[in-house]
Amino acid sequence: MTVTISTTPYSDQKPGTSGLRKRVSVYQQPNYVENFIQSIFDSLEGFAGQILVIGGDGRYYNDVAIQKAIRIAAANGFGKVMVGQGGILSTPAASNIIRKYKAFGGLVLSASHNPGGPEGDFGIKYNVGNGGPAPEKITDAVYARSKVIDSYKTLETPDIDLGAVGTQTVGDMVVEVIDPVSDYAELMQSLFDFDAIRALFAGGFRMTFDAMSAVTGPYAHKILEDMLGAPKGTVINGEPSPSFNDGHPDPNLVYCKDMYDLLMTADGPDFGAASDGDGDRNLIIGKNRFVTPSDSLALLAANAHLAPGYSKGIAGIARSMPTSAAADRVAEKLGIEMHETPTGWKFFGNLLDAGRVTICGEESAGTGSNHVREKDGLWAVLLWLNILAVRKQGVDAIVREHWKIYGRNYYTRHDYEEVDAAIANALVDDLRGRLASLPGQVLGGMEVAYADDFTYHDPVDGSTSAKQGIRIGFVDGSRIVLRLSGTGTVGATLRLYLERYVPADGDHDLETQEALAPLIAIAEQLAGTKARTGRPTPSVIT
Ligand code: VG1
Ligand code: CO
Repeated sequence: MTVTISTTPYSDQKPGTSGLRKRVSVYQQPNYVENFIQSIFDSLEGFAGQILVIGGDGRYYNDVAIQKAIRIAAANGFGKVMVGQGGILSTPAASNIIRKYKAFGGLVLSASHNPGGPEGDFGIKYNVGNGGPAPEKITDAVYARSKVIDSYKTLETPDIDLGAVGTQTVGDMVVEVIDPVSDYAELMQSLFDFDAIRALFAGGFRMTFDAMSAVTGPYAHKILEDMLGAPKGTVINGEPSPSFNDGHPDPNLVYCKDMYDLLMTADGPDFGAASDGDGDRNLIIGKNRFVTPSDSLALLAANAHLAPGYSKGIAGIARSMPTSAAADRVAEKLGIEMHETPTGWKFFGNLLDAGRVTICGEESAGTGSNHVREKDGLWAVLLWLNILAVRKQGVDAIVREHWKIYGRNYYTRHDYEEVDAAIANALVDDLRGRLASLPGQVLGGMEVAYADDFTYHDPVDGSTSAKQGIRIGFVDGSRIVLRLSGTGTVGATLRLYLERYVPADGDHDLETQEALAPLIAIAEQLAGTKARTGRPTPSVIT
């Protein structure tokens, strides 16, 4: 039944920050999915008879791609595929299944926070046996293979029914359709004090959780409402929809503006949270207090010991380079390791596997721990709830106390989306060319301490990743970071990250954009982003 089909390569199957993301119309080209999946399998060794986990965020084209993936897996000799019912698995849940059932790896069908639907984006990502995204060594090999691939293997079989939990066979391979939620819910229960959180809700604590019509709905309904007793209606937009209900499943202050406004009112709920397309990002808003993801990382690290899963303390913290240094101050106080890695979760895997860090985070609303090898939206929400339940304080009070101890890192990110790729590349290249002359210069009254293009040396496997983003640091600890997005699908997206540190006894009540205005001006003077892209304002400010 196995057939070998000849094919011609595509030149654009280069995985980005997190998998291969393209417009749906690109993925719909003949053999586009097949070429990429076969290129992945051609880059791996030793999977004969092993388990492959497959799941996705339920976006448009998931149902088509998943059938192709199962057939190609069977034809290539995997022993078993474990697939979420209806093709659904959040990214952290897929990571957990890979680890728990000792799978060889997994395919996550998602373009994460990118919009979906026929006009939107689709994506495929390969995760390795530790449950985490494939390291660059593998993604580079996949790309190289995709450029020369001339055939793929598949089976001639009818579609597999993914509607009901149970076991069937496809060729010589077993396909087990699993409940996407139960293993994940069990893992969360093992980490957090569910009794304390249940008591919090029973005491009248009110929360709203926006699943953004994406994958987290079933997980949030089950855990927050069924297991923890939050009132029905706590979870909104809880039905996964192939087009995310025509929304943009990116949990930030632009796409969750209504929730933000609600949390800023006197009779609004105590706590608001949201997650993205594939359930690995989180947005945290307390009454009258938005918590920036960088601050959230620092706060969670400082308070993690209040949750049973981390009661013995944490080994270390890692953050991506553009993420603010708020967590560094926590690591320093705790006397634990601190690591700065390039953008993207794949760089945390080695540090987590080696036991050198327990908690990781990115400024882009991703936080997670050693419980899986992906960032985890609901995990962050549950850790926050656990901390609130134990400390018996509101979010705002906890954040303020934190700043009084550690100081505040004012932080913002300005995105310029879908700009002309040639202009964006030239802008970055020009600035890179001037970096060597910047240290010692005084810009807008601030002296430059260092300027470089970030190179990461992995302390575990010794690998090096260069050109990971431009950093310009000032003597007072302020920073400007500029890099190009690796997840956009049209043109280029420029990300400008700005950070300013105010010590523990300083003013913590400035408006963020005002606090950062001098740095924003210096960044424009240096890079000329507005002038060169012709965009007077960023597309998104977070
Ligand atoms: C963005 C974020 C990065 C994150 C990545 C994947 O990448 O900046 O922090 O790891 O998305 O997240 P980039 O290259 O566009 O800046 V997700 O939730 O979209 O898988
Ligand atoms: Co995501």
